[in-house]
Amino acid sequence: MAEEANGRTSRPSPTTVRQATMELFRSHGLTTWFGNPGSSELTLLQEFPADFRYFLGLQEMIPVGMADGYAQISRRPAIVNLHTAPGLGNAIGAIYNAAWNKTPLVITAGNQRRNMQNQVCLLTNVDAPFVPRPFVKWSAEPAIASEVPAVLARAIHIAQTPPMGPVFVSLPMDDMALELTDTQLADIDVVRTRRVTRATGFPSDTAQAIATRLAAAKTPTLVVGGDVERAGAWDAVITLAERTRAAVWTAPLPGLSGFPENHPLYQGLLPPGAGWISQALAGHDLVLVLGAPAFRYYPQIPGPYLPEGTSLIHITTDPDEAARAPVGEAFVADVHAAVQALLDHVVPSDRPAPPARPDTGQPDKATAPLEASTVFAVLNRAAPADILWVTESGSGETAIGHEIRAGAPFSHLSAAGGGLGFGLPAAVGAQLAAPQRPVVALMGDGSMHYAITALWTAATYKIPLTIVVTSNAEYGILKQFGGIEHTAGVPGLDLPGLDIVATAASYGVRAREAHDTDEIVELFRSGIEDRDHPTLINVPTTRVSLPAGAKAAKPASVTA
Ligand SMILES: Cc1ncc(C[n+]2csc(CCOP(=O)(O)OP(=O)(O)O)c2C)c(N)n1
Ligand SMILES: [Mg+2]
Repeated sequence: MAEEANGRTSRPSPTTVRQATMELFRSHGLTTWFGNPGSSELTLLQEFPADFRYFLGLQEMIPVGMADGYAQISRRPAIVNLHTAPGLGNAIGAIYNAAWNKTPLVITAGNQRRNMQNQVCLLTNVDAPFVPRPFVKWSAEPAIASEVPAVLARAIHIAQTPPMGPVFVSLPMDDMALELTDTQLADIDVVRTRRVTRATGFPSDTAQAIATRLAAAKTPTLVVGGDVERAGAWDAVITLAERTRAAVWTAPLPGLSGFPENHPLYQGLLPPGAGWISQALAGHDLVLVLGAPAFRYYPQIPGPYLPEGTSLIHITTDPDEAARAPVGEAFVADVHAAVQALLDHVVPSDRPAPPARPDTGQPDKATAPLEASTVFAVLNRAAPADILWVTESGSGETAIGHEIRAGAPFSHLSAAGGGLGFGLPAAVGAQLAAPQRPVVALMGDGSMHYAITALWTAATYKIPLTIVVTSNAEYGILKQFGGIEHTAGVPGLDLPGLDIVATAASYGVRAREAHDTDEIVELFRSGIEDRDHPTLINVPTTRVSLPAGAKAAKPASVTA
């Protein structure tokens, strides 16, 4: 540290690509890193600055998942540091989830030295920028070493431009030591301090036209999604719903709900089948979709996309969502600006409000064998208001949609992409980003094993999240889907012999099993109160049972 004239300390000016790179990340506030390094990353990571943090994951899905949760909750991009081709390859499932979650991640991986790549020496990531496509918005390897900071600056800006998403930069390991010339350093100085600001608006006449259609509709309904939260339009959308007295649904397969789940106008999660959706929306003559795809489907459930006579208006920040929707009139715009503009024209309606969602009537007290829905209901009742749920629970997701009722934005995360392995690491990252909030992961026993080593990261860094596992010793939801797809005799759907408490303990996580609702609530409360360690609660639950020939219930899960 050099002493400045005014007495403050300052860092020495960068002279190498590595130093200029760190200075770039620092000036963008990107000092929290998630990674799993190899030898090709050592030249970047050497002399890691004392004001940076590095959270190690033991397999590459973990740092990407942690960064996803961290970025979503901190509302800032996060840096991921991976190891050349195999590390990047291991991370692909988690990068896919981040893409569907629209999470801004700057993912880097080292590459072999430039002069050893032609012989495809060990660690060469051949065609590195192509490896993570199509699951990144953009990817590159700098054409020459001196361009590394400028390429990373571009990556940082692209990741944060809506629709946000992960980007990838490959960094040949010998680039880091290059001494930059004064001219190159001066160019990097300018690039480092540039800012990209997005100005948005929504034409008043378009807003007026939509407001007129809302006023003329008999029973309009809103269907919302995660971009309502990402755009900061949460309060504006509540006002719009209340003014229009519209029923509000979350679009199928969400990562975020887009609306308070405990609001009287909120109807829950639309099921992801066309026929199911047209049934659920029957009776609504106008559907206004805000900040969500319209819609994502699976399984294939025959039926019209919309009920007979219903029209759909779609406002989305994502041009591809607008282009690929099978129905509706789409407007590509910032959701917050659009809803604000609508509010200038929408007058309060006196149409009757839709009936509130019924309570599902789950008991307060029950003993084993416990239904997963009972577990979620008692947890929801015991939960403090500032709770942040991360859910990845297979067949449990339908019950979670009914029982878990988060009331604030960024309070219920799941993987919009449906790739398992999101929940545990994302909960760790979310807890890091919101240390004061209780973060609770609701995990299926199958789902938790895709990124199980996140338990080690949670224990080692003393990240005080609480994990509740509904253990039915099976991939229950796949059995439900087997009912829908009429696929009898599928192997590999049972999970005998998992000892989740012992597994968690082996990674250093305090773990207990709960057999009745009293025990669940007691362990849940003490888990939340413990701000120094993670806690895991394993709850044996009933299996998904499908009598031969029975029709399966519609799963609302994001993970099939
Ligand atoms: C990476 C990945 N592999 C496989 C799947 C397929 N899949 C979807 S749900 C599921 C089972 C989830 O089981 P569990 O978490 O135990 O919940 P349950 O349905 O039993 O309640 C599987 C294997 C997936 N979505 N993602
Ligand atoms: Mg299971």
